[in-house]
Amino acid sequence: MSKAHFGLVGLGVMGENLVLNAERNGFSSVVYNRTYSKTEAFLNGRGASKAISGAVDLQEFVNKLERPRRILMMVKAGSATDAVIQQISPFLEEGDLLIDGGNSLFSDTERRVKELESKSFGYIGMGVSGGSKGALEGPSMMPGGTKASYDAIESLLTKMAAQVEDGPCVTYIGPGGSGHFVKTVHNGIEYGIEQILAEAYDLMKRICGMNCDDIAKVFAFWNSSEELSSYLVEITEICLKTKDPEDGSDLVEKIMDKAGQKGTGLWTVVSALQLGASVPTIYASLNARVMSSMKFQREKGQTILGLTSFSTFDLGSISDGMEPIMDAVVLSTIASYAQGMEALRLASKEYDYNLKMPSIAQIWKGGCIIRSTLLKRIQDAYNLDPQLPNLLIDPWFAEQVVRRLPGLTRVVAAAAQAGIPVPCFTSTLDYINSYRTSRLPQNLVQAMRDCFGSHTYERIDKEGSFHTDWVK
Ligand code: NBP
Repeated sequence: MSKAHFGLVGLGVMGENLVLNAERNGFSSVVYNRTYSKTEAFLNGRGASKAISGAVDLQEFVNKLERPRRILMMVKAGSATDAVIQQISPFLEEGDLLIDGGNSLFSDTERRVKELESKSFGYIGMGVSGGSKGALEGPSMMPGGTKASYDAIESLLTKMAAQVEDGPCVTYIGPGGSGHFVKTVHNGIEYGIEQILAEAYDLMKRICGMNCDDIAKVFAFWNSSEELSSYLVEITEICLKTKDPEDGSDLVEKIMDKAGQKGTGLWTVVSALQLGASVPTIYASLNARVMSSMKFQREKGQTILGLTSFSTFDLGSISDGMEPIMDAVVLSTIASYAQGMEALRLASKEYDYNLKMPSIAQIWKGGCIIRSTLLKRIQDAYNLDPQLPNLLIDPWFAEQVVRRLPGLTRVVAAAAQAGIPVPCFTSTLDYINSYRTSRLPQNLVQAMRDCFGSHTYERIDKEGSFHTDWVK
């Protein structure tokens, strides 16, 4: 029997769809799952009548693969990934390649690359985005590791990936854990945009008194604009239009207001802050999920602290796409991308990843959750200036900021007066206002630090490091 081209470990939602994608693209496959009943169910169901076979154990799995073996692991990140590596390693031979397609912490991937490459195996840490549909039809993939390992799977990945006008949504990201770092930041940006869209919905509902069908019309309007056309805006419209089959009412209004998280948003914020990257919009979205999970406390808080009486504000009309809210959404979305790209730029320097910013924007244009038309502008901005320190000062983005800042300001002020939290809009406004202020009040912070801790300070009128005996 001829050996299979490709092996997959982990038949969860993602694994199942990715192996069907590989098979459809001409790569006969073998699958292994810890719980064999899942393998059987898959082979008798979606995997039936395809060039896909199953294995009861890892020895059989490895024996069924042609050499050098190409094995994709799609298991839970963390200890499950380490367990699979440990269990499969004794069966691998020189030149075989393991790919971790899970959402692993990039520092775990750094460690695994070193360990596995020292045993003469190839190891790729690859971010995969697109959910189950993307995995099946064409995801965006962010593989990192040695270039030689990437070359060994390039033909497979380029066929499996989503395709956009300038190529497949996969490229060699860089060494070590760079692929997983880029995926982590992708997810951080995703957290930001999801929260931004939720804030817009909340304002239209609570300040403008609109129902879900009307709000959905605004999202449809936005999705037809260059600035906001995106997968997340598209699915938000769908969510808002969906009715509860039980009584025909708006389904989103029946959903508990507690958002979960699995770690990548937190890792983005922690890594960014460690690198000295300012990511307030992304942080605000993470904190909003944390606050949302405090449901019991919030209920009590509302009783004790009360709600301010809501005033109505003019925030536009459906026919003009709720113009100031659109301004807030556009600028906050731009800020999320700008902050994510800034984290990538600094990580590239710190970890020698040599990231190609236009290529990263290119592979996010299709397949992934944050795909949007803005990414073409981001790609253009970095092509124009590969060393661009911040997207906000690229000419196209700067024009957006200048034009839309009054709208964002009006929305944040209205929300504050109405007592409605808009953490991403507010953080974005502060971010932009800080970024366009040449003199911030940190001179006073420096004075205080020198006063209590003799930390010294620099002066604007002379070179050197100074200390003052402040409290005589
Ligand atoms: P899950 O994250 O739910 O993982 C399920 C798979 O992990 C199953 O095959 C399960 O085997 C296996 N597994 C576990 Br759990 N512990 C194991 C262990 N100790 N040893 C061996 N196998 C183990 O599935 P998923 O949602 O398909 O995600 C897979 C990976 O892809 C994750 O890292 C996830 O973060 C990432 N990801 C997910 C998405 C998404 O949209 N879901 C998108 C992008 C990336 P069992 O059947 O025996 O329990």
